[in-house]
Amino acid sequence: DIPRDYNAATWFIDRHIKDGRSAKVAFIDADGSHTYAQLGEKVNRAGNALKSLGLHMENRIAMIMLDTVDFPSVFWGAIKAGIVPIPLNTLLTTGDYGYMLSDSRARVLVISEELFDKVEPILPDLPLLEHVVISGKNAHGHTLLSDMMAAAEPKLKTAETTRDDVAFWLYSSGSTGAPKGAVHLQRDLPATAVHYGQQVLGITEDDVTFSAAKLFFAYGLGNGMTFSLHVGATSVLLKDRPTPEAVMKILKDHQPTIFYGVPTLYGTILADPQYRRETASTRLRACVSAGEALPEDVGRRWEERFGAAILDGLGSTEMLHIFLSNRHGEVRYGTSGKAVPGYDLKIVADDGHELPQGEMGELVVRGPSSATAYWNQREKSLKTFRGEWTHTGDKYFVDDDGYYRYAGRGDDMLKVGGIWVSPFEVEAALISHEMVLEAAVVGEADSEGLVKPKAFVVLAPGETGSEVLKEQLQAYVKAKLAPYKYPRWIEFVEALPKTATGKIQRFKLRGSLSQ
Ligand code: 3SK
Repeated sequence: DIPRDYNAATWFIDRHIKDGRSAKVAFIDADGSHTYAQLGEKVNRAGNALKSLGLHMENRIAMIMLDTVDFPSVFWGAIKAGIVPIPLNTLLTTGDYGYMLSDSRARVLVISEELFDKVEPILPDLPLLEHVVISGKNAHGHTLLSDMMAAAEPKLKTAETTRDDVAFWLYSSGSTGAPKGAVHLQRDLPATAVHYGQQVLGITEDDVTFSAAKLFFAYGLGNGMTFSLHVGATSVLLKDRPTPEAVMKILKDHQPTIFYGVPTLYGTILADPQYRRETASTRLRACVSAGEALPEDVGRRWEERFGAAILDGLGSTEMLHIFLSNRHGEVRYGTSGKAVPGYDLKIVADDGHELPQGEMGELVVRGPSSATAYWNQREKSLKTFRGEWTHTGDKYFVDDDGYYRYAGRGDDMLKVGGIWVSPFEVEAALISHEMVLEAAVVGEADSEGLVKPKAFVVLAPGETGSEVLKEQLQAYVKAKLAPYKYPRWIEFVEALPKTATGKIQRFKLRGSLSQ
């Protein structure tokens, strides 16, 4: 139970010193290892540095930061001082940053030197942004975080927040529309760390973890930072892009026990036969997948090759982390598992009434880490946060054994000959073909105006598309699924459009019929 007077930094940062973990490594990044004692001091110095800019409780700062120890230092320094950090996706465009910086009214931006060019052109258009602080060595005419931290006091008084104070925001990209700032409270981070990190993953202080998903994602924030800090474990941070090469190097060099990835990454690593358990981490005891549903075949092949099961789960920025998941020893590939302890799930029809087991509808969730609202977006907040229940926009059904099976985003479903078809089911069938790396399926109208599935296919490395292969893939899907679901058109593409969290943007593929 979280007491009413509560600041999350007391639990996630300061407690470790009293618990005897001063010399234990909290983070490993490109610069080396950082102990819990060093982290605690960095957090204090970063918090004082922000206060020295005139910030006080409830002010907001934006963070556009790569994964180094500066990220947790600034994030927790802000929270400890009662300031509200807003980590932003580091992969966005100048226009996106203009929108989020002005929507959030952040007074300070902390940005990695490598990313500064993306915001420089818009700085004159942001009158509420008072300071830019640079993480790195090139100040670009602004102030260096390292200089400010060196000049700051190593002790910081914890702000007198309550569990219901706003702690941080995260922007939810969604697959369409402008990003929405999901407002999270001080109590939300410990809830995900206990219910998912401990009760599902079983993370302990002996674990060494590595998340390919970056800290600015809700998924990466828990994986790479709060779950390990919650139990006093060690987290390895990767500043660069999580290419298969970079990820495999970390697995080999640091031998993590828990690895967090996304389906595309698992699929791409599997497509290269040189990667196997001996070239990765022989200590892996759990792998996690989220971002989009993990194709059954990818899960099975990964477990066979790497000797560790993948726990596929579903989370959201709104719920902060995973609330529906597979469990150790009970993994059923091709499903998202069952409700995480502490969360309740329902499948509902469009009018909101609960549907019986086996029927497909929208998944709604109730649990202790839900955001309170989207900032400045009343209508969208009302549609998503309905009393205790948060609407996910994902279509699911529960199978005979009680496992939740993904059927696609509400707006991605297609009706073929009057029957609903889940694009995900057709994609999973295609991906199980050895020559296919990835697939996305959308509905397209044929010459008579009737909607039929169309597939965009990324072939496995070394494979070449042809008319014959198209026919083979069509026959393959027809044999695996009800025949009306087979893709009437197949287009071979180099890559699929995706959101930063790895979700396929099917809307970008619609209306592209060329045959
Ligand atoms: O996309 C997901 O499945 C997810 C998982 C955990 C946290 C956040 C997100 C968006």
